[in-house]
Amino acid sequence: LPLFERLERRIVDGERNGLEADLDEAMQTRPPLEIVNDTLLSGMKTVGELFGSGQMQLPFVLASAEVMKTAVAYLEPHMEKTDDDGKGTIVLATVKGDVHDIGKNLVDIILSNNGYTVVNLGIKQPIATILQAADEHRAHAVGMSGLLVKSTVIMKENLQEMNSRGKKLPVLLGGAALTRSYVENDLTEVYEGRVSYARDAFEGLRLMDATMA
Ligand code: B1M
Repeated sequence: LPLFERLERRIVDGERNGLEADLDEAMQTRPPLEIVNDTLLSGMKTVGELFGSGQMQLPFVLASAEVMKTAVAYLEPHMEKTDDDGKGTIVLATVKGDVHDIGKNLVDIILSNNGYTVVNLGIKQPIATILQAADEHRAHAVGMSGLLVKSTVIMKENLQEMNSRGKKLPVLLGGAALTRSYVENDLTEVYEGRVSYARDAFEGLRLMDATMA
């Protein structure tokens, strides 16, 4: 297979052997972020479709996710970074009950490389922990990620909990199960602060820039 198709295939097949050599070769012609967005994420999309239609079993999804994470970690040091690192602080977490973290970690990379301090709490984080970290780090915003339909409900509960604690920090939400209209209509109505939907990590960056402007 040609290089970029082979790389995409590696994600789908969960094939790690020779991954770094292919990534090195890919970086000779394309910037690392483009490799993530156009090639690797396309492989993850296929994995999602195969899993969703019952053609792929969970352990293989896990193997694909591991190759994806290895690839992103390998590319990350080669990505462009701004020198400015004082744009603001965001606490980032995958919500309670949800283990998906590839998207959240991409958001971390994009924001960190563009001047934000990101306090990445990891997966399955209850709102109490998120808010405690926001206080501790004097965060300017809270970012929550979740890929399960169940997580969209948790996000709503989290916003209600923030209301009852009088927290009005800007909140950024993202993840495959969310829709723009759910966030911009339903959740905007629930939350007393500002809540925004980010389709991808770049929209997350634009929203943070708008928040801090
Ligand atoms: Co899971 N899984 N999974 N899974 N998994 C989904 C989400 C699913 C849609 C697959 C499917 O059925 N087609 C489905 C959810 C169905 C639903 O809720 N209706 C599903 C399921 C069912 C499950 C389990 C329940 C399976 C089981 O155990 N029977 C289980 C859940 C466990 C749990 O959470 N309690 C499970 C487990 C797993 C693995 C562990 C095997 C693995 C995760 C590994 C990991 O993350 N470390 C996994 C994977 C890999 C997926 C799919 C295939 C791929 C997800 C991914 O990484 N995509 C996924 C299919 C899909 O999403 N359609 C699926 C790439 C990633 C970059 O995209 O995270 O969406 P994403 O991030 C995007 C944007 O959404 C946005 O930016 C990113 C791009 O720039 N974004 C943000 C995300 N967060 C953001 C936050 C922001 C801003 C933007 O600001 C704060």
